[in-house]
Amino acid sequence: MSSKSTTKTPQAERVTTTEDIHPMTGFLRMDRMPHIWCPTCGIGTTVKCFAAALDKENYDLDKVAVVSGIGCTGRVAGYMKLDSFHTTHGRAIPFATGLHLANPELKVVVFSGDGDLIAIGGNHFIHAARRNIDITVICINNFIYGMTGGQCAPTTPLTANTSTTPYGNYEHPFNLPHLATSCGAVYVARWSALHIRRLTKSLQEALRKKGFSFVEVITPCSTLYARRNKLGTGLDLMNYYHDMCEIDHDVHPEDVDINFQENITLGKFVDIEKPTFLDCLEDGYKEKLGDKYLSVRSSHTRELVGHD
Ligand SMILES: Cc1ncc(C[n+]2csc(CCOP(=O)(O)OP(=O)(O)O)c2C)c(N)n1
Repeated sequence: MSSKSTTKTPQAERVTTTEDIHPMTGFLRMDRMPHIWCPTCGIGTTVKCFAAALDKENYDLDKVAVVSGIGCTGRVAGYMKLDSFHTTHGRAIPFATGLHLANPELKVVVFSGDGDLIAIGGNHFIHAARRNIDITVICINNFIYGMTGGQCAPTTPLTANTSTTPYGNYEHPFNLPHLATSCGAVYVARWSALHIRRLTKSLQEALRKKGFSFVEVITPCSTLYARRNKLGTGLDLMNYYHDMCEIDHDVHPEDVDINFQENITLGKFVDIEKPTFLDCLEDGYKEKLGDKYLSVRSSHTRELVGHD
């Protein structure tokens, strides 16, 4: 049952497409392999952890949808064997919000790069967190715009070199866990592409969580960011995560800033309960409309909110 890729790139040689040897083939569109991600990029690792989380949680895959925007991470949607949507730059969250509201039974997951989610999509991010929309957002933070050539992003550490900041970046970056927390997210965690067991467990928790859950995955772009900043190879990056990441679940998210080549704090920073947007809507409409109200949560009646 194995089909070998005929593409001649070195990557394709290594990722010989098989239907039967990789444990995650059930979650992936193997006909799309080889994927576009560079060797040692953490996006693939995160996809594997996500697939493992779905597997462990025994999700009905017909009830899971993945939404991505644009960029290297945006390609995740195309590789997952799920209902998946590769949307426009920065618009994964509004698309996901619509999907969730139209069919609340779906588990809707956004996979996004840091530029896509927090630069062009930043406004959508803060408002979805504020409203506590019941979706899971996974952000691959590679510290730059990867796909378009390594430009500076709102997450680029201070002083780091990028293609648009050849003398260093002098804009303060966002601290994503702090941003998500202060906007209202009910689950906030940060892991690295090295911490695969913890990341998988965290993704399981985030998926289970009712409300806006956010998991940041630190995985500096092993091609553009690492090369420009002379950080070595992907293996050197792995050693870096190993030596410089500290796990601290009790730290306040405002204290988990990332500074260039300094320690990175990982952990689960927030795990709270709060009514979701739909919970609030349902309660409010029931109170205002009484018997006339038909729940938006029921697949049979959701088109009839407040209908006479
Ligand atoms: C409206 C719009 N503006 C700009 C672009 C160009 N563009 C494509 S991907 C990308 C950056 C994506 O960066 P990030 O979200 O960090 O993803 P990565 O590639 O690093 O995974 C940009 C600016 C676009 N596709 N659409």
